[in-house]
Amino acid sequence: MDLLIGTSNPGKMREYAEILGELSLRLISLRDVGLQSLEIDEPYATYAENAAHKARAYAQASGLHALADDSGLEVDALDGRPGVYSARYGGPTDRDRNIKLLGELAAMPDAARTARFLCVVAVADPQMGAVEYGHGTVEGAVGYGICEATGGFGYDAVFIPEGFDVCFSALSPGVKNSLSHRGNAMRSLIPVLRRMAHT
Ligand code: ITT
Repeated sequence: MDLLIGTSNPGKMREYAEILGELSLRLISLRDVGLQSLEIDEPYATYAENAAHKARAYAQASGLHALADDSGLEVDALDGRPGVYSARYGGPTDRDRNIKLLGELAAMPDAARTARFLCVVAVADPQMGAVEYGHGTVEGAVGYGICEATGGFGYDAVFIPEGFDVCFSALSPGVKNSLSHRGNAMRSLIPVLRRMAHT
C-alpha cells in the first residue's frame, strides 16, 4: 500500500521513515506527489481534530491513504501551553520558540518544569474519508538551556525525557522513536495499517 506522509516538517518525515520502515508500505512524501506547497490550516483546539483535518485534506488532494499528525509540548508551569499551539508560539524558527519557552520558565520553581509531548496521528482513507487514530505521549521536563546536541527538531533541544539526563536532541533517532510521543502513537496504529495494507 502507498501511504502519503502528510507533513511539511522534515523532522517528522525522517521519524516516520524510520518508525514505519519495517512495514510493507511505500512511503510517499508531499513532494513526491507535487503537494509540497499545499498548506493545510489547523483551525481546531484539539490535536485529534487538527490531525484528522490534515489527513483528510491530503488524502483528498492525492487520492492516497494519508497520514498526518498534530503534536505539541504541554508544560505544567504554563498550564499546558504551548500545547496544541506549539507550532505558532514565539516566532518562526525552532530556536525562537525554545528561547521564548525558556524565558517564560526562568522564574518558575524546578518542580514546575515538568512537561510532556503529545501526538495524535490520523490516517485517512481517500475513498470513504474514514479516519483511524493513534495517540502517544512521553513525560519529561524542560531543561535550563538549549542543549548543544544537533539531533532531532523543534523542542527536542529543551526537552529531557523522564529517566534520562540529556535532551531528546542528544539521543539517536532509534532511541528517541522508541520512547517518543510519535513512536508511541504510531505503535498503537500499526495493527490498523497492517489491516489497511491487506484489504
Ligand atoms: P505539519 O503540520 O506539516 O506536520 P508542523 O511542524 O506545523 O508540521 P504541528 O502543527 O504538529 O507540526 O506542530 C507541532 C509543533 O510541536 C512544532 O513546533 C514542532 O516542532 C513541535 N514538535 C512536535 N513533535 C516534536 C518532536 O518530536 N520533537 C520536538 N518538537 C516537536
